[in-house]
Formats: sequence, structure tokens, C-alpha cells
Amino acid sequence: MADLNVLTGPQVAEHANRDSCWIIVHGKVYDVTEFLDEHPGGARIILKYAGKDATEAYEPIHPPDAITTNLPVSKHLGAIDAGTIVKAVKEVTEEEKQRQVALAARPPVENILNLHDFEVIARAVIPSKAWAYYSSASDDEITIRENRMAFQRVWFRPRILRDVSSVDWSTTILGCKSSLPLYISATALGKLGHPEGELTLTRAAANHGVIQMIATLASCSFDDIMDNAASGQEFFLQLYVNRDREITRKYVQHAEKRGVKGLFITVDAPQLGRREKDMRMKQVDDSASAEVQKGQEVKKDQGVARAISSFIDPSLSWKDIPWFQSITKMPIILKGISTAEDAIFAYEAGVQGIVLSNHGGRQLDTARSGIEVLVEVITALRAKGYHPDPKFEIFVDGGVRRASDVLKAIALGAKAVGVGRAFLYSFCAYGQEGVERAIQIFRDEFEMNMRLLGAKTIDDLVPEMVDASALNQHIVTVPRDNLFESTCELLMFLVLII
Ligand code: 173
Repeated sequence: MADLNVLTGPQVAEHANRDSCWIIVHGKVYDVTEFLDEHPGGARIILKYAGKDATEAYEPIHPPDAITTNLPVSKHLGAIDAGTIVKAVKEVTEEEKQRQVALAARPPVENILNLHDFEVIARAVIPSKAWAYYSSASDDEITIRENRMAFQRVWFRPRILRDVSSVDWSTTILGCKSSLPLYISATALGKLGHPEGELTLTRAAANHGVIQMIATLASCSFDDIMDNAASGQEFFLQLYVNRDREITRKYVQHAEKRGVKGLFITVDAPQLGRREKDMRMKQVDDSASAEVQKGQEVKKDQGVARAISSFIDPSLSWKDIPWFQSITKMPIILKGISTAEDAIFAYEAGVQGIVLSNHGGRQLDTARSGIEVLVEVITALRAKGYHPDPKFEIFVDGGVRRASDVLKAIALGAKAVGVGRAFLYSFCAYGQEGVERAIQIFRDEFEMNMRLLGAKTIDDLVPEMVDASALNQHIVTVPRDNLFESTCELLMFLVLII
């Protein structure tokens, strides 16, 4: 519908305070005065853009339709006459200058040899706020480090002389074909790190037969992602359950209608963990804009994620599972299981799978790694006669950086693994091309490792191929991550000196 009202920049600029606050987003003017105190991220951040164009700040951390769905139509004031907006002269910060230098000095993507490399490049080229949000984990960040170390406590028992001239690492995940035994796991707020956000994943996944899990809090809207999908491309959906179940019902049913093949309900985040790196960054940001609303009561800022997570329902419980089963025919997978007890509950609740995950170390610190939990889960399910069962798939995520990590999880009983940050960093560093390179690296590593292990297909990966006896011994020496600490640091050095 055409906007009846066309407003000018100076008209909007007159409404730049708490008593009357208008903002411009995507060429439209909104009266957000009454919404200020309801804004999950607090009023302060909106007041910073009062009377101005807020699009640039709004875009990375809101789905495009957040403002139109949250504000009553009476507060949609009209379109802005673009020619009348006085563009604020943006001061180019020292950080931004350095970022541009690092971007220009990136090595060609072919020089990226492993997934750690992407992390180093991403760190150098994304805004510090994005780095703080993506890389942070909860409290002392013990679990995030453990996720990597746990894989290093599993050792291979390779078999020889098995004619491995051709090896095949393709598989199916929840009945969908997948060229690799892994899927792109959900990570939020992709546009903080790259202007095209999660669409980079969508396009790369389409070219390589990889399944993408769409995050509830992706920067690109669900429909935007689906509209950009290739024909036949498969998706899963990660779900944060809203306090308002009607919103959740509509979202889930819409996803099902659009062909999503699996509903991954996040069950490990009734409250968001304290990611102190992220929280600290927020404080820095705010102190820079402190004059905006002196003397006013504002929400304590808790980092980007906490600010936008207040809709998540902490009352979610096992009692809700039948309701989900009643609203969708999609397979339901509980994402964030950490014990054998809950794995058994999940099986008995009749869901189609579980993800053994600690949310990338971002929730309960000192929770165990998914790969460690896997051994206990498989043992317990087997004892009950629940494993193996082709109708109940077990996934692992957290800390996956190598095909060898994936092969260890599969040997120990996982159907596939989720890879979140590694793909996120690959698109932060190089956009779609980075994701394609990451997939290529995984492919090369699968080929080599399967040959060296003596596994021709995924079915050949059996528990006897690994020694996991040290997995739950937490006080053992593990090798230092030489690649990360030497190769990657060296790369960082190259980025900085060029
Ligand atoms: O881990 C996260 O950051 C996350 O899952 C999340 C949750 C709510 C809002 C944004 C991100």
C-alpha cells in the first residue's frame, strides 16, 4: 500500500526526545514514544537515534519486520522524503580505519587452510562489538575451551589395507540428503559480522548440498532466507519458544508450510548466560553516548543477546512437548541435552532426536562437552533398548573445527554434527566465498581422514575406531592447539603487518 503521508527530515528531527520520539527505519517514519520502555534492549539505544535515521543500527540486530509487527499501525507515520534527510557526517573511528586496512589485507581465500584461519581473519575484520558477541562464552569460558579439548582426548584406532580408493562421506540427516555428515548450526545476528548476514550461508549451502539450520534470531528474516533458497534446498529451523505461544505456533506452522524439514527446539536457554565480553562491550558503547538521557532509569545493559532475548519462555517444560507434537508434523529435535537422564526422557517423549550441546559454551559454564555426553547417552540408551533406532537421531555440536572431530562423533554414535561458529567466522571473513571454502576444506579433510582411518563410508565408522577412554577425565594434559597458537597467530601477524 502506498504511504499517504510523506514526511521530511526536519519534521522528524523535531521529535527527538523522550516525550515525543520518532525514528526512521528503512525509509519509514515511526512514533516509538510509547514503545520506549517496552523495547527489550532498553530505551537508551532508541533515544540515541531519536529524530534520525536508525536503519544502520537497527538492521543487524532485528529481523526486518520487527518494527512493523511490534508497533500498532497508528504509529506508522508515513514515508520519509529521502532527499530531506540530513545525513549525519559519520566520524570514521580509529577502529573502523583499522578494520578497513585489515579487510584490504586479507589473504586470498585459497590461502585459508583450515577453519581456525577464518576465526583469525574474522577477528581482524569485523567490528569489535560483533567479535565480542560472537566469540564470547559464559562466565570463565571454561566450557567453550573444553569443547575443543574434549575432541583432543579422543584418539583414533585406524584400520589398514581396506582398499580406500574411493570413500564416501555423504549421509542423510532426518531423512534429508546431506553431502557431508554435518549441518550449519544456528547462530544469531549474522549482519553484525557481514552485511549479507545468513544469506551467505544459504547460497553456499545450496551450492554444496549442505543443510542450514535457520536461527529464530537470524538478522535475515526467515522468509528472506527461504526466498533465496535454491529449488530442493533443505533447511531446519532453530526455535526459541516465545512466552506467547500463539506467536510460536504461527512461526512453526509457517516454517512447515515453507518446507522446513526439522524443528530444533532450544532447551538449554531458559535464561541467557552471562557473556562478559559482550556485556563489557555494551558498557563501552553506552559510556560513549551517555548524554542521551541523563537521570533516567534505564535497563541495565547486559550485552546484545540478553537485550533481545526477553521473549524466551523460561517456563518451558517436558509438559509442553505434546503441544509441539500437536502443532507440527516436522520431526522435533531437542537442542541442548547434557545428560543421559534427559536423553531417555526425550526418547520416551517421542521426539525424533536430540542435540548434545552446551550452546557453544555460552550457557552453563563448566557444563560438559557434547562429545563427552555422547558416550554416556549412547550407553544409557543402549541399556534401555532405545539405541540404535533409526527414528531417533543423535547429534553433537560445540567446538567442531576438523573433519576428524566429526568422524570421532560419528564413530561414537552421532548421526551428524552441528557446526556454528566455524561457518559464522567463515562468512564474516569472506562472505559466501568463505563458507564455500570452509565446506571445501571439510571435504578434503573427510577424504583424507576416512582413507587413513580405513572407513569407506559413514557406516564403517564404528566405536572400535576410537579410543575414548580418557574422555571423561578432565584433569589430563592435552596437546596445545598448535595450529591455533602458531599457524593462526602467524596469519594474524601477516594481516597486521601488510
Ligand atoms: O547464544 C546466543 O547468543 C543466542 O542463542 C541468542 C539468544 C537470544 C538472542 C540472541 C542470541
